[in-house]
Amino acid sequence: MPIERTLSILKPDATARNLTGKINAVLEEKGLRIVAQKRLRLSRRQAEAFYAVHRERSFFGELVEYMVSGPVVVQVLEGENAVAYHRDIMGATNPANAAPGTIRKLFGESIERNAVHGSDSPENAEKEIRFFFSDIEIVAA
Ligand code: IDP
Ligand code: MG
Repeated sequence: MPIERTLSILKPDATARNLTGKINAVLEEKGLRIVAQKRLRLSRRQAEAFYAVHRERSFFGELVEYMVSGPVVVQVLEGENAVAYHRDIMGATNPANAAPGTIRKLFGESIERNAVHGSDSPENAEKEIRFFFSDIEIVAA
């Protein structure tokens, strides 16, 4: 299987509850490597741009408010089939529907406050990684 990179975000509910280490322990135990990482606060403009695909959805305004409500950790994960594999490890968008052992089942609070983001396709992964990182900030093993 191809080695891929994907964008991971530890969302404001995760940083607020001091869960960044626990979540990253799950990702690393499952074999994904963190090859870039930074903690930041999204501006409203950045959050709107990042989630532009959802701008017509009813929850868009709330989603943006939530994403700017506290710090996030943005990171690039690398591994075999990393995009789809990371989505499996994350679990379903709604923690109530997420499979046992997934990050959203373990740590998600609600369909909105669901602890983590992960790119949903290799094309979007490329775009989302570019949104936050330049080449010199990504350091492979
Ligand atoms: P995903 O994060 O599993 O890819 P998306 O449908 O892309 O799910 O939604 C992006 C984010 O928007 C979700 O992770 C969640 O934080 C939020 N969200 C999705 N659906 C709802 C909803 O019905 N109500 C409130 N927030 C939602
Ligand atoms: Mg999505």
